[in-house]
Amino acid sequence: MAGIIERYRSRLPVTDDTPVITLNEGSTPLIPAPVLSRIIGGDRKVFVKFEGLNPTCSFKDRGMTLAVSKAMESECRGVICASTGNTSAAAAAYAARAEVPCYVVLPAGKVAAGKLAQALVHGATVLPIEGNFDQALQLVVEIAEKEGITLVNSLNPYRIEGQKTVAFEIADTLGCAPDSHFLPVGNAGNITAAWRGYRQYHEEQVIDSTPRMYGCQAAGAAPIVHGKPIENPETIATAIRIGNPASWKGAVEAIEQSEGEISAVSDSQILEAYAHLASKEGVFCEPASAASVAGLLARHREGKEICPEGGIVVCSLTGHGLKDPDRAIDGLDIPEAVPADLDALRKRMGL
Ligand code: AN7
Repeated sequence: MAGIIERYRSRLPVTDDTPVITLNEGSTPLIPAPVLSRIIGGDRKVFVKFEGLNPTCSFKDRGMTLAVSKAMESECRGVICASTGNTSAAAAAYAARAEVPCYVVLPAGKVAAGKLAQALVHGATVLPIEGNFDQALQLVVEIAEKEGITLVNSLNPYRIEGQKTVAFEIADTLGCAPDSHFLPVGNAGNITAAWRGYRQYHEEQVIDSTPRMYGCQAAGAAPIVHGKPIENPETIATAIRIGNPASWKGAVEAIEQSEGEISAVSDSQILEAYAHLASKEGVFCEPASAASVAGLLARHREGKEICPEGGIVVCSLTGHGLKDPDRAIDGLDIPEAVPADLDALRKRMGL
């Protein structure tokens, strides 16, 4: 399947002169989650949009294909971003493809191993700083401006434009808009983008309703929930360890206009949803992604409205579980080897 620029060309800010730098991103599966559907009840159908199946294994590829293509349309000395990991992996891959230098500024020691490996293997210049994501973002904004390097964080408007295609895909697959859409929120670009996509399809009368948008922040990194920036955000979901989101306003608009809500989920709720998805639904996402499902389960437990009976709920699973192998095996016992004979194997299998 072609990438998002070819598939949604008429709805994106591209022309015939835009070189398309693509890895055939998008077209990710919308997977039914039957156990979650049963838990929520009322004949509601829960789907997960598994964005971990993009080329660099996160939703960031949708925005990065457009940001890097537009960068190549004008003069581009290189691209730069701050990142909790996934943006840097995507920037590094698309920059490699475009044959331009890529610089990524990361919070030292707080980026999952798989993401760091991606930035390095794609040949980016990796710059860990003794500081958090919010500090990294401030720095790259200044360097990009002073050095004439293209910023590919979501302050770059093409990132949000590309990412809005997730809403198009969901609506195209369902044949309508879902009733509710739950997303993890970090820098808040994704919820801003998804809402923009739904609104655009609605204005074009492709869909006749729009979903309620439910944003889910990690409790230790929930500035929008608290209404003020968090100086030292902390969560095991390192991807959303962000205290001062760049698209704060867009997130608030999405929630208000759609009559949704932004809420905080604890690390233990995130890990519970992460384990549920892997062991009960067969879908392995990274911890930050599971915040969407944690938010859904929390609303259900609190007896809050999710959607009408028989309605459709979509949860965005933004990144792949293999990105963060340390978290995956943390607390699990790796089984010891058994002798290579049938009896020993039978015994270990409890047969
Ligand atoms: C898996 O990579 O901010 O609210 O620098 O990696 O649009 O920021 C990642 C964010 C959710 C939050 N899930 O999305 C980065 C970065 C995963 C993520 C988010 C991120 P936004």
